[in-house]
Amino acid sequence: MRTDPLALAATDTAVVIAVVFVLLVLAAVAALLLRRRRPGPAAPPKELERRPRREEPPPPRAAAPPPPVPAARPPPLSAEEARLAREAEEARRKDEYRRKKEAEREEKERRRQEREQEEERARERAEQATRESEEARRREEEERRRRAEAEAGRTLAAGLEKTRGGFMARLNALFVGGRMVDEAVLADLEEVLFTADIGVKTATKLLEAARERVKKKELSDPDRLKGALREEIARILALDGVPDGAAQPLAVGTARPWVVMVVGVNGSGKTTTIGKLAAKLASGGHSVLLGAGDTFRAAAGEQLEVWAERVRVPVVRGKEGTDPASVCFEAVQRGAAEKVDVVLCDTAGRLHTKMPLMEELKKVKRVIGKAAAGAPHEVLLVLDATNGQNAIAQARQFNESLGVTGIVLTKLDGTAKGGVIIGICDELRIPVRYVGIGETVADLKPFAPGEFVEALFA
Ligand SMILES: Nc1nc2c(ncn2[C@@H]2O[C@H](COP(=O)(O)OP(=O)(O)OP(=O)(O)O)[C@@H](O)[C@H]2O)c(=O)[nH]1
Ligand SMILES: [Mg+2]
Repeated sequence: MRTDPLALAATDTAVVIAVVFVLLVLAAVAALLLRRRRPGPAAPPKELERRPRREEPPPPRAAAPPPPVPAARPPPLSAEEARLAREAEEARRKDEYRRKKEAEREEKERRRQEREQEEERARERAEQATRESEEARRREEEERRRRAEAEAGRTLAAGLEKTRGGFMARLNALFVGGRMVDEAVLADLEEVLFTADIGVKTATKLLEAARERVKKKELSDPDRLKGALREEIARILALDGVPDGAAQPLAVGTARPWVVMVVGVNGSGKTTTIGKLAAKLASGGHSVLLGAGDTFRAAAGEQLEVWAERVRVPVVRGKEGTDPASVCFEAVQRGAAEKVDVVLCDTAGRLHTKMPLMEELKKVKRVIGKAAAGAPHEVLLVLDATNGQNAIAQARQFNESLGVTGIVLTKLDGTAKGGVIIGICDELRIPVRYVGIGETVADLKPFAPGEFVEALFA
């Protein structure tokens, strides 16, 4: 049998095609099977599946970021590496801690420096203020000294001008024109003396002495009569016959502190006199302490403080209404503790309580005596010369209650009643320590009888 080659070739091709076809079918089946076995993307929950399509959230406009690529896991460390890592971490922490502490320390240091600088500035400001106030004080002091020096020129005679223009002018008028002394002159003299605030007793005494001498024909010459009167007045003022009576300024004795209790009716000039006296004593080299024993008025303590400040002496002050005796007690005690030379105690001149003034002052005096044995060493009575004869009555009363040891007669510059000093000396026989002839520090003059008489008869 002969085989056609063309037919044979066609048969082969058909077989090949059939085999390829079978292989393709098999490959497709295998692929299908493989797909079924591999897990596909998670099926949406049935619920969502059931939801109608329009409720589905709109798809994000931007393309979703690619899922984070999981960090490549470092290969596990060896024990040595782990130890080194721990040590490095520890060193890092220590370093961090050190830096934090360092920063804190620096901050603290910065604040301390700031504080110190602020303190330094405050100190400088305070020093500057002190310098300025010192300077102001110095200028004020100089001004005061200058004023005091200018005022020191104000003589006793100037301070007594009004008295000279009053009582003394009338007395002098009796002796002008060479008029012979007769009964008429004596009658005029009587009138002058009795209206001269020297007190009836003293006026009578002066008149009697003059009459006696005229009777004895000793004094027919008016100048001689005038001279005799002058002598008699000088004798009275010098406390002739009184042991240790020569009028003299306050003498600071040996006791320390030397305590001076200053008394007098209100407004007589106690506080002002204390201020002037403190200045005098301080400039004489004594240490002085003031006691504000007038506690009935706040202004009284303030006034004394102003004086203390002005004359630069310390002051012990109680609150308004404090027991005056206790303030004086404290002042004397402090004076003793601080070894002060002189303690000047101010007191009230009028009370606002039922207790009589004299009783209160007696108590103050007693209490001062408890603070220092023998104190007060001086009870200084301040009398206002403008009160005329009333001043004599006051002096009598204060002396009876407190035993006055010295007198200051103030405001002589403002009155024609200066003759009252003659009556005071004659009746009380207590030394007049000072006279006040104005309101400034320099206006407290030690009382010198000779000078006083001189100024009076000038
Ligand atoms: N012109 C003149 N005035 C004086 C003198 N002494 C005191 N004064 C004035 O008298 C007034 C009363 O003086 P003070 O010192 O306050 O009197 P005080 O006795 O303390 O008075 P009280 O505290 O009220 O009891 C003040 O205005 C003083 O300036 C003086 O010698 N001459
Ligand atoms: Mg006073």
